[in-house]
Amino acid sequence: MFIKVFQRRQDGSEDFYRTWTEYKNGFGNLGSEFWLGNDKLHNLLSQGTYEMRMDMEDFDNQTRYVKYNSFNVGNESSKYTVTLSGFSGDVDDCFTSTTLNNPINNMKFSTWDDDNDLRSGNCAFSQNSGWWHKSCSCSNPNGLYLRGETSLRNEGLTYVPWRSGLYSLKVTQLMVRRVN
Ligand SMILES: [Ca+2]
Repeated sequence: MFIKVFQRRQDGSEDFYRTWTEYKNGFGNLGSEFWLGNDKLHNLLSQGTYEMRMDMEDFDNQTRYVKYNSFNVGNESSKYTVTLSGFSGDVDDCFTSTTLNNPINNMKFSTWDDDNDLRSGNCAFSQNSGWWHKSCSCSNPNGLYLRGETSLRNEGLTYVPWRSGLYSLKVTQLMVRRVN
């Protein structure tokens, strides 16, 4: 089965506080930490129907995952608007939930220098990440690599319904697989 990883965090070796252009083109090292790039992601997803999965690990070696049967990212003129549906997983749904705050579904991508979120402030700036911020985010896998418990609420690699906004995960990996 064809699997393409488009984001990985594992050791804090890469800086993810980046500009619109850097998120557009991608950055980092494919062998360790990276963002594939929003243009590449859009172009790939345009070729068929893709599912998306995010794997997570904390510093106690616990793991969780979320998976979506359908995942799409628009082009740059849409500000890379993301749509996804069909949740399954072993932790609450951060990305399409109608009960948790700040799912990403139908959000535009934001960076500190291109704020497209729904907050009067700048979520990419306050949460140190390029991401599909709403106001701001339930999960922040491109945030600061803060290594576990932190007082910097929602600034680390958070997954709020699992380890709260005061815990920065050890590993995140986002990937897609073509299903049609
Ligand atoms: Ca804003």
